[in-house]
This record gives sequence, structure tokens and C-alpha cells, in this order.
Amino acid sequence: CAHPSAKPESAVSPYACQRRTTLDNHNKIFTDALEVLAENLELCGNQGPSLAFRRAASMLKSLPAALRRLEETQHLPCLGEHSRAIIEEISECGSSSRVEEILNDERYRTMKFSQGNSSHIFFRQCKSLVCHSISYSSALVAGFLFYEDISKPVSRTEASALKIIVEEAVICVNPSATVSITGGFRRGKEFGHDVDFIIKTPEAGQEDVILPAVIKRFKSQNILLYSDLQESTFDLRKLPTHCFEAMDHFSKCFLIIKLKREQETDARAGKDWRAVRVDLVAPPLERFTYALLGWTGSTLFLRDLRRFARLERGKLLDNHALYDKATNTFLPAKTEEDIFAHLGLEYIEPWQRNA
Ligand code: DCP
Ligand code: MG
Repeated sequence: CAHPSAKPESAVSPYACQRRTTLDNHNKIFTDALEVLAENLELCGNQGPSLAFRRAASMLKSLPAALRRLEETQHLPCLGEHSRAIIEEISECGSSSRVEEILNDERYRTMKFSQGNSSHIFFRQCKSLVCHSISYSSALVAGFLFYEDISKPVSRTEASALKIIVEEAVICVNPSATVSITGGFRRGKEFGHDVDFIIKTPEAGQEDVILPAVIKRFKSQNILLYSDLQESTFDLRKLPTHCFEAMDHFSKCFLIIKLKREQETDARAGKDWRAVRVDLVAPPLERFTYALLGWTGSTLFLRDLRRFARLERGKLLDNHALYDKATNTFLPAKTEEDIFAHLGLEYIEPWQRNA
């Protein structure tokens, strides 16, 4: 990827945070193929090489129109030899033989089914939890118990129904707290693998007590199927942290919630609910904006935003803070616009962050 300032104003940036990526993908035929290649590498543990395909796909998703001729790729960033070859083959033959081979590969299909489907993040959590302590085997049990439900995509309607449930519980515990949807649904997606919420508490210290109280309430309502509460390990004195791809230190919980079905009922089991994965995060008020930006994603957008901050602006960004290395100061932000402004970036709306 070339230096962005070396490019003319109209050129596509190599950084996802300088591109507007809506869900309107005009190059799906290419991006689907590149993502299969990336996923296959990830399933084999080759995270590094897979990122090149992810970046190529992400760049193509931001284009305002479909690629018509191969020559159009000449001036585009983030395309290595491999990605170009795949695009060329698809342009000429309609498909890529390598991608077809992967899609038919028994190993890929098995791996994808066992950990690569929409519930893979949950299973990764289960695996790491079980490694740490035998008592956490309940995570694995819950994962299998509700496997069928949690591997099904969650719709926007279901997410809205959950927002009402979460909001009701949060307000009951603390009437001055507010709940916002983050993750893919904030970016306008119609479906997600879970529903992510961020809680804002105006009084200091409330962020540490609100989640246990909300969990208790869900339990008493008999809608809690599984909960893993992670207490805050956030320490202002330890900022800035230097592991920018890592998870944050805020108080959070990973839940499985029973959601009543509005229309159909599962006739076989006489079951009128489905299990849904829900994540709640409660940062301290003065960290809220950075946490909101981080939890809104997409993962690739945030990865590039942090990389851009570090490489192009000498600043460190994570879910907790924005730090200026030149002046050794933390940069305050009341809104997400403030963070983009500190980085000298045009503001990108949440629905344009689907990189
Ligand atoms: N995230 C984070 N720290 C965590 C967990 C998640 O910063 N401990 C970020 C990564 C994502 C966003 O929060 O950008 C939401 O995570 P998801 O895995 O739920 O991703 P999406 O919501 O984008 O995808 P999906 O629609 O599949 O749920
Ligand atoms: Mg999500």
C-alpha cells in the first residue's frame, strides 16, 4: 500500500478509514471469492496472509461501481499479485478454480462447520474459557445446548426487541443510564451473529455495578441462558496501552438470552423462544466515545483507523483513549467526530464503516 498523500485527491485510499464503505457492495462476485480465500487461510492458522485478501476485498467493497475491465485495477491500492490473479480469472471465466476447489474441500467444509460459521466467536470464547478453568465448561455446554439457535443469524427486528429488554433492565437498575446498539447493527446491517450494546452511566463508578445488577434481573425474569461477566481491569494510569488489536479492559458480559418469538413457534419442541448471543459493555463515562467507536467496528475499519493514527499521525488509538506521542498528551473527545478531527480525517458515518 502506497503512502496516501502521494495520491491524487480522487484516488482510493489504502486505509479503510479514508474510504466510505456502505453495505451496497458492487463487487460481490470478487469480494466473496477473496473472502473465501481469506477464511480458508484463517482456518489453517495463517492469519497474516489472510489479511491481504481481507484488505483487497474491503477495498473493492468501497468502490462506487462494479469493476468492468481489469485495467481499472491498475490504480487501486491493496491488491497484491494473488488478488489480481483471482480478479482476472473471475472476470474472464466467471469463477476462480482455486476458490471452487476450497469450497469443495472436505477439510474446509468441516472446519467451517465446526468453527467458521456465524457462531465461531462464541466457540472461540468457549475454547479459551475452558482452557482457563474447568468450572467454565458451562460455556461449552451452553454453546452446544443452544448451538442451533445461536448459529442462526439475528435479524434487525430481533435486535430491536432485545434493545427494549436490555433498556428496560438497565433503566430499572439505574434510571439515568442509557443503552445504545453498537456492532454491525449500528452500521446498518440487517443481520448479525450477536447483538452488541454499550451502556452509558453518568455517575462515576456506576459502570462497575450495573452489569451484575442487569444479569441478576435477567435471571429473575427467567430469560438468562448463559452469562460470563468480565469485571473491569481498566486502569487510567496504565494508558496508553500498546497492544492495540487486543480487547479492552472495560466491564463487559457475554450473554445468551431467551428471546420470545413474535410470529412462528417451534412446533416440534413447543418452543416459543430462541436463544440469542448478546454482548454488553459498560465503560466509564470519560471513555465512552472511544469505546463506542471501537465497538461499532467494523474490525477492519478499526484496524486501519489505529494503523493510520500510528503511522500517519504519530498517535495511539484504542478503545480507551487517543494519545499523541509528539506532545505526550491524551486527546479529549466528546463525540466520534472529535476523534476523526484529531486524526485529520473526514468524518465517516457508522453506516460507511462496513470495511
Ligand atoms: N469488539 C471490541 N472488543 C471486544 C469485542 C468486540 O472492540 N471485546 C469490537 C469488534 C467489532 C465490534 O466490537 O468491531 C463488534 O464485534 P462483533 O464481533 O459483534 O462484530 P460485528 O457486530 O461487526 O459483526 P456481527 O454482525 O457478525 O455481529
Ligand atoms: Mg455483533
